[in-house]
Amino acid sequence: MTSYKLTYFDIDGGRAEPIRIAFHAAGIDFEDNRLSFPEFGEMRKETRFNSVPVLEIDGIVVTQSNALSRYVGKLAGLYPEDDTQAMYCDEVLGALEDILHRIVPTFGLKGEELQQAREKLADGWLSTYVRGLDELLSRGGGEYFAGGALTVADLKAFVEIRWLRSGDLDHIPTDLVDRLAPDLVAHQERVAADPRVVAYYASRS
Ligand SMILES: N[C@@H](CCC(=O)N[C@@H](CS)C(=O)NCC(=O)O)C(=O)O
Repeated sequence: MTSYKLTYFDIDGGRAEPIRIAFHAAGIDFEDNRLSFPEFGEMRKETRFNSVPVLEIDGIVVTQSNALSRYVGKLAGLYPEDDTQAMYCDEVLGALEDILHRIVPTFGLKGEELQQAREKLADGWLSTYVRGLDELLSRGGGEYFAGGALTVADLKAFVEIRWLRSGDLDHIPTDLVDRLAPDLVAHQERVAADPRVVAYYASRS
């Protein structure tokens, strides 16, 4: 039997969350190796790109969250078989990754500098990406981004939109998505109610 070990921070979110949900949906056992931030600091330099998530498949190390999401998504039936729909799914995964790359540079900031950077982000790039994702959801038919069914793109969008609306990001208005793209909020709720997602979180509690 193939062994899977997924290493990431001990948070119910972030880049590894769609991978964890997809593993669970596939019914595949995996070692959910959750690190505290100090633990990650100690092993950071030993990871391939000084970052997580890292998936070990029978001891072979693989990185890059979107590649991992696609791989596990295929195992779980959460990735489109049709090439065009797969491309749509990938477009969404890439756009969601871009959002993370825009937010991460603000993490080290404090006080007024943080506030200014976050407000600029909210009015600028975040608004652009939220509107763009809204457009991609419409293109997909309004319920899911690709193939008319739940895919890893929906899982990643669910995790990220939940985060943007959570209040965990200081100076990012929690109603930003609600104001710009109510359909993305409905999408977040739809994915949260999916039996596979519900079953995953039930397994966590
Ligand atoms: N392109 C990579 C980015 C990985 C990444 O930046 N991960 C963050 C956590 S979500 C990290 O490990 N940051 C640690 C650091 O930059 O020191 C991926 O998608 O997996």
